[in-house]
Amino acid sequence: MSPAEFEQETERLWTQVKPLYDQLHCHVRAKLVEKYGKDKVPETGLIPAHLLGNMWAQEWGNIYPLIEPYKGAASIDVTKALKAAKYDELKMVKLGESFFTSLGLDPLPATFWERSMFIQPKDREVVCHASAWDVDLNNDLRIKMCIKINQEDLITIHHELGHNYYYHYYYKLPVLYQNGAHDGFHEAIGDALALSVTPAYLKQIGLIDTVPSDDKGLINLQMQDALDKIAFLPFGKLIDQWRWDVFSGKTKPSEYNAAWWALRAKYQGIAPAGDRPDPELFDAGAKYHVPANVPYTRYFLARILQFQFHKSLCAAAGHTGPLYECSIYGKTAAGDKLRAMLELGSSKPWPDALEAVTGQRTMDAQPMIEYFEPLLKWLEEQNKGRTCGWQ
Ligand code: X8Z
Ligand code: ZN
Repeated sequence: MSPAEFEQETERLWTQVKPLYDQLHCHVRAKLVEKYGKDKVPETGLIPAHLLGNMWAQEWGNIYPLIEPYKGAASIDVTKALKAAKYDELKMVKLGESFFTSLGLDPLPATFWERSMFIQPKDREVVCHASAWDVDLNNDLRIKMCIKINQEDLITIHHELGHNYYYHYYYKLPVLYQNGAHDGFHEAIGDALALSVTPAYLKQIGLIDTVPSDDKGLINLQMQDALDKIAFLPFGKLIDQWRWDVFSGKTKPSEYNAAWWALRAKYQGIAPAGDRPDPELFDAGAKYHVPANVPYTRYFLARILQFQFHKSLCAAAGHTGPLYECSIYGKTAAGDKLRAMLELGSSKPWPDALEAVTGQRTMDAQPMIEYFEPLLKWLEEQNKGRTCGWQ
């Protein structure tokens, strides 16, 4: 795929999911206006980034309590459940591994447990941004993370183990093929499995007692998911748009910060907490992947691909109900499909790998839209009479 085709492809996918984001943005902004007043949050303008509960305003799950659709209806607090069940860092990683092995995949090698870093050391500086490794390209699997006992990190553990399982199933290939089918695949594996961390699964493993069964509980749950998954989409796309313009020279050093916030406004509809007139400021540098030079479109693609994988793995597992209820936990038929794709590494063009799991040769956001259908309907209802969008 040429660079121009790649850009077009991300644009096509963004067009598919933008209506979801627009509805979420509109509703969240309205709730923030209610909370902070329209002098702080412009009713039809950009949302101040510091009100979204995340350093980079990339995922908004932390403001769920403010946005919760039905107060008093069921919602699931995984963080509370983990703490109540006295989970520690190791136990959380074991829980992640047990999801993969439930699919019939191999246990992690003993060296993984000996050589990984799960806890932030007290005696030295480390990079805490979570990462997964195969140090010798020969199954020396490890993760490096400063785990906190909360829902966010439980999901990140699944994410990192997804990388490790990819490494594990392709390490016997020639080293040139020891890679994901494309970057987005590598980022989507663990996330796809984490979509199976449903209330029913949490009950099955004893973390919660009851599964919310009414419509209000469902909308609460979907909102929780959407604040992370849907809110992330424009952020996932804009990082590289900014970077490509920097690398091509289109954006001059004196324009780095202005270009950054122009994209944040255009795609996310957000604004900095205060004016940023100084051309020396470099807010993009606060995002790990910018100074670390890690490409970022992979996460945008993964956000969409993971639902595509999830839908197909659910079908393989014999799931028939709505997609948001599916958990492939314990379903080895889904594991077989996944393993078949992982084992390909990058030895085949990525559409072949996609086809191995989904039967399709193009990326498609339809499964993500299908997953969030109940919430989308609800949001459209809430947003009636509101002016959505931003200038
Ligand atoms: O960087 C990551 C992973 C490591 S590959 C923890 N993620 C992106 C981020 O944190 O910005 C996962 C989601 C997006
Ligand atoms: Zn990753």
